[in-house]
Amino acid sequence: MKDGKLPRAAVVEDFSCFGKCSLAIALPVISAAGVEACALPSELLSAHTGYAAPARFDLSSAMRPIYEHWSSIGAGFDIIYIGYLAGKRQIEEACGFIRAFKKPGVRVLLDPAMAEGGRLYGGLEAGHEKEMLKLCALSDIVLPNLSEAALLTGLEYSESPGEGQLRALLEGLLKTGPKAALITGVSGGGGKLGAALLEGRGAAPRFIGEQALEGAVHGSGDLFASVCAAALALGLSLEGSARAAARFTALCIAATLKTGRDEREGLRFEPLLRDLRELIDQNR
Ligand code: PXL
Repeated sequence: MKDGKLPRAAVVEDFSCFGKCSLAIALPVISAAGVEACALPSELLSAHTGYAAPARFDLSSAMRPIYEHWSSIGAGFDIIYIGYLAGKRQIEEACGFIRAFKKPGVRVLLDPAMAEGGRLYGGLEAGHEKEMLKLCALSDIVLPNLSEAALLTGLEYSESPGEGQLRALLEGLLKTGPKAALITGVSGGGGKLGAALLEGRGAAPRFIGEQALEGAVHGSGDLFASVCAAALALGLSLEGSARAAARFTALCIAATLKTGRDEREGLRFEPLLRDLRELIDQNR
């Protein structure tokens, strides 16, 4: 960060106009952390697919012209964060972007957002996970939930896997390409909920978690990944980034549950943004 320059993140995913998720979380959160965020949007939706029949506008044909123009003006990134993508073409365009922009020292964080409760999200084609494996092969860090980890590894889905199953999922994820895997939505015992981390095959898995809350809110995985992306760009370790992400996500879920609003509207993170950078710095 020489000359007051901020680190810069490229964020590749959809923009859903209602119901906080994807770019509607990533842009404000990464910016509030003090990292410049540039969007490569893959799709425009009236609302996320948790709502019935959203209006959808595929932007895959815009993705290459956008990033080729970025190349021509010398744009570069410190981190590339890939989130929800709706199909084969969008995934292929994201792969093309990574190949063009992954210079030495640039890390690729992949949140293979595609499933919940052991099933693919509505609107995704069967076999979507096979396409997602192309992105795994190009990523440095993969950040799935338990459903996505099972789909990517071909292992059985369990909501509360035992230690051996969890280890198999983590090792299986590393075989798909990345150097590190972080599975979210994992129970850590003692009423804790968080993420299981494996950095390198054969290493010991670690658990990072917070006291579990009663209730789930749409987009929590997107918030976790956005904080991780920002913290990594600011130079934190993956474990420190995951700690900051787990803490901030838990605070936002608690604040949202208090409002009693429809969980599909997503996280009410805005009032907490002013404290995000300090929280990240505490995990250095
Ligand atoms: O939060 C993941 C996500 C992102 N984008 C869209 C979605 C979902 C999950 O349902 O539908 C469009």
